[in-house]
Amino acid sequence: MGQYEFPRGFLWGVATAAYQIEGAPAEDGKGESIWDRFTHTPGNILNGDTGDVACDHYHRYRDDVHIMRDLGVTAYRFSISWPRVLPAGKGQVNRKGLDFYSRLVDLLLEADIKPAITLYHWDLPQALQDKGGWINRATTDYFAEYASIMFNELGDRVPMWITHNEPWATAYAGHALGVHAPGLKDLSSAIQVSHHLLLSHGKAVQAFRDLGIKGGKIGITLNLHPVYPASSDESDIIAARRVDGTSNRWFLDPIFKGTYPEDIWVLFDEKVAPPKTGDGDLELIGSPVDFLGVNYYFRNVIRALGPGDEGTASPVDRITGGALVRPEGKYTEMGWEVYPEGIYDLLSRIRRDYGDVPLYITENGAAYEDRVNEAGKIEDDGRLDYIKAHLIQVHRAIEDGVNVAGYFVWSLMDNFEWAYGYSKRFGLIYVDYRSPDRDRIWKKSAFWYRDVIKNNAVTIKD
Ligand code: IFM
Repeated sequence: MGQYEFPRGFLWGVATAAYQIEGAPAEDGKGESIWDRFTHTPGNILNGDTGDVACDHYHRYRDDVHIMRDLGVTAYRFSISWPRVLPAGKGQVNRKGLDFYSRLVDLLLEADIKPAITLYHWDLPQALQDKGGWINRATTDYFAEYASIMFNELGDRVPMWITHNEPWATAYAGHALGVHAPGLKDLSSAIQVSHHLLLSHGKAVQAFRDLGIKGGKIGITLNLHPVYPASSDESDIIAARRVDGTSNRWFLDPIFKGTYPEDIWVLFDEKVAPPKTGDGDLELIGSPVDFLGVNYYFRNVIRALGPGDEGTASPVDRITGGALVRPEGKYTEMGWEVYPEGIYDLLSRIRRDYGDVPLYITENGAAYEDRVNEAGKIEDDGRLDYIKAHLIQVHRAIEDGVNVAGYFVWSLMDNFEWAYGYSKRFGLIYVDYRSPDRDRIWKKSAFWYRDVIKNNAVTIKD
């Protein structure tokens, strides 16, 4: 029997994102997003799935807040659909869109759940994409304007604001690999987009401070991986360092040190082009944040590319000269390695290299093939074990003095998993996509998580 107790006031949360759960893509004046367009373009999404209905959360949000209340979560991380609030991305505000989020926030507060809002979880208004999207520097100003509208509307009630979710994914999955909206395959655009995302983050933080939003904190969520060389060969070590540089340091350094990592700037210069930047950009990007959101799913073990990789290496791999290896071990349904020690290594490294900023695990969780058994139950032991093992490693980091203030499971419920459509289930709550009401069923992991929250501890029974 072991007991891993968490600090008093530790936030226990669940997370979702607008496009993945809301549905209602054109209701009450909502504008089109790049994900509406991308999913309706044949060939982009497995099985031709779209987010048109998703979990129907736009209509079922009251029930979903009740589920969270029954789970006992103390925080809920969700995102705002920018085109629901500003159908054209800028200009005319859609009052009905704002009202939806305002009602949701009030219900959460009534249930004693802290709202944690992500401003950008990938659903850019299509109207802005038509003007160049994130490649266009003007989008950074439109983002700050949109953020200010949200701060003014909800700033008195929302304690936690996240500017962006996983800028790496927006930049590379969306603009270099073409697997996410807007589906571009151009490395130099991806690098430019990464800069504009960071700049827009800085401008939003600045707006938050200028508006004097009291009682709220602001930060950003990055998808980070601890990176390990596959061997002690010099070439693997160099490749691993570059992967760490492009995926981790490229985002962490400007936010916490106000500079891009020199080695990666030089690498981009040699292989593609570094981003175009303006005077004062890095000061803005380095505006102090109140916390860092960390999304962790798996580690990266990297080997150097060899001559045999020419046909298969992705454009991103070709820059770093490294590729992921697949160590022996357990894997989730996404094909992601289960490596709980990775979250400990990552948290320790952030403190070592970037100081004592408060950290929140804003996403952690696993997709498994869940089945409703004859008794109507879902025995998702794989997910339960995954979350448990990661929480124990988070606890270990806290014991070492790392300032981790909360943990959000990805996800509250099964939802639209981007290019994989509905084929991957990450939820604590099962969603029956065949039922007209998108029925929700508690999985075993949900009951277990409820107990963890109640005890403020993970308990291991022998
Ligand atoms: O579903 C996504 C989420 O939108 C962003 N982080 C990773 C999750 C699982 O792929």
